Amino acid sequence: MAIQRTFAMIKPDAYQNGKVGKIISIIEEKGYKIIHLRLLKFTEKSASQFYEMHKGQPFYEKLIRFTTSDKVVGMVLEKENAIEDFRKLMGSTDPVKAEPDSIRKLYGTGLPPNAIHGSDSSESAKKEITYIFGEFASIPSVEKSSAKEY
Ligand code: FUP
Repeated sequence: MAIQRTFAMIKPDAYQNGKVGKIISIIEEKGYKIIHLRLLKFTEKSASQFYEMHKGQPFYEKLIRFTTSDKVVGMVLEKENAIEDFRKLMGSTDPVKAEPDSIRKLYGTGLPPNAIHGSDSSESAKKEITYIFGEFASIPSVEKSSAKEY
């Protein structure tokens, strides 16, 4: 299986609840390498750009309000099959329905406050990594060592 990079984001609810360390511990224990990490706060403009695919959804306004409510931790994570595996590690969108031991089951508190975001495809990963980590966005070919610095 190929080494991939995905974009992950610890959301404002988990940041506010002091769960950043616990979530990062799980991520590292599951074998993801943190390639980039950044604490940032979305503005209304940047949140609506990040979630533009959800514009028009009934939950959109709440999602933007939530996303801008406090800081988030953005990360580029690398591992074999990272994109699909990280979606499993996050669990279903609704924490109530999320799988046991998934990050959303453990730390999500509702919708939209479901603790964590992860890219849903390699196209999304590229787009999201570029959006948040533009200056480091080049995704090396998968066989290259993850120790390569940028
Ligand atoms: P996911 O891919 O699991 O992060 O979920 P989606 O891309 O469908 O939704 C993005 C975010 O919108 C979710 F993380 C939380 C929010 N959302 C709601 O608040 N209500 C919903 O019914 C669906 C999504």
